[in-house]
Formats: sequence, structure tokens, C-alpha cells
Amino acid sequence: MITLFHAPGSRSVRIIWLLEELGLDYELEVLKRGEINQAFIKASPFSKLPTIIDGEVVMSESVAIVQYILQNYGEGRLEPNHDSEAYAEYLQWLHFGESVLIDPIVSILINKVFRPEEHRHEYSIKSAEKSFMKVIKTLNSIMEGRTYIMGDDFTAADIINGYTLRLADNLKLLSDAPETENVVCYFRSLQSRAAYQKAISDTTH
Ligand SMILES: N[C@@H](CCC(=O)N[C@@H](CS)C(=O)NCC(=O)O)C(=O)O
Repeated sequence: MITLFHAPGSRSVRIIWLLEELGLDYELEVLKRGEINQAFIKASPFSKLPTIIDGEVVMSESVAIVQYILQNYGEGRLEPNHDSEAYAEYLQWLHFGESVLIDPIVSILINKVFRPEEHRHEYSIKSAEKSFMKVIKTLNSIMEGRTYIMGDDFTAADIINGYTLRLADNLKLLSDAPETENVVCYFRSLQSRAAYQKAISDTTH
């Protein structure tokens, strides 16, 4: 069984969401603030979440973990067939959510939340907000007429991007303005999924 090291709100939410969508059994090791967890230190040399252990396999990059789980346990679910043309587009969206889309959000989080107040940098916040809006407006036009990021079918790319949009929503970066409404509508539909709800609940199950 997969063991997942998790902290509420962190990228490990993506992996719970995936495991719940697939209906797979898993064991959660919830990390508590200020507590030293030797098993986590051993499994994750960079101290990053999510980290999974599956037998001899130890991994700690969320997108790679998603690819690994689908490859080994997905039975073809939540991704296009690897031989199909759609697979290339799917891979692109899968990685987009942990690169282009999340980059400005991380910068905003660092400067608005993580750093002590005296080291926060207003210009970096404004510039990251501008970058985020540029990306989100383009995404908004791509999402016109699409239910999910790949079109009609829910895939793991929605999990990666959905978590990132949750961060944006928490930072009040999403609004119902016409230039972002398709993205907001998409995110609201992701929020209504039972697996998402379970992943964001304060998971001590
Ligand atoms: N690209 C990595 C990023 C991992 C990451 O930065 N995780 C954060 C939690 S969301 C973390 O572990 N932060 C603790 C730290 O940086 O020490 C992924 O997608 O898994």
C-alpha cells in the first residue's frame, strides 16, 4: 500500500485527491508542525511534500508521483491513452500546473505569507500578480467551451491545476470578471468533486 506524507494545504492534497478519485487504499502520515518525523526525513532528503513510499519506491515530486501512480495503478483511468495524440497535450497541462501557473503564485505567497513582514517585497507581489493575470487570461480563452482542461474528460491534469487554482483562490486572485470567468467556473466545478472535498478536509483519516 502507498504511504503518503501529508500536511494539510500542501501539494500532498493533489495526491490524496488522485488516490481518492481512483479509489485506492493508502496510508497517510500527517506531519505535525514542530514535530520531527524520522521516517519522513529518511524518505525526503529535501524535506519536500508530497513524498510517497510504495515498497522500494520513494518519490517526492507531485507531478512525477501522479504519473507513477497512474502508470502502476491507474488501469487507463484519468489520462488519455499513451498512444493517442491527446497524450502529448495532457502531459503539457499536467506540467503546466506545477510550472507556468504556479510560478507567480509561489512568488506572491513568499512575499505575502512566508517572509517576515520586514522582508516582504511589494514590487515582487505586484509583478507576480501581473504575470498571473496574463497567464489566467490566456487560460480563460482556452477554457471557453471546455468543461475540463482536456475538454470533456476529467484527467489528472485537472488535479494538478486544480490545486494550483485553489492557492490562487485562497489569495483572492480569481474573480468572476469576464476575462477570468471560464477559469473560475472550471475551478468551481472541480471544487464540487467528492475526492477534492476529501483531500482538502483536515485529513487525519
Ligand atoms: N515541485 C514540488 C514542490 C514541492 C514543495 O515545494 N512542497 C512544499 C509544500 S507544498 C514543501 O515541501 N515545502 C517545505 C519546504 O520547502 O521546506 C512538487 O510539485 O512536489
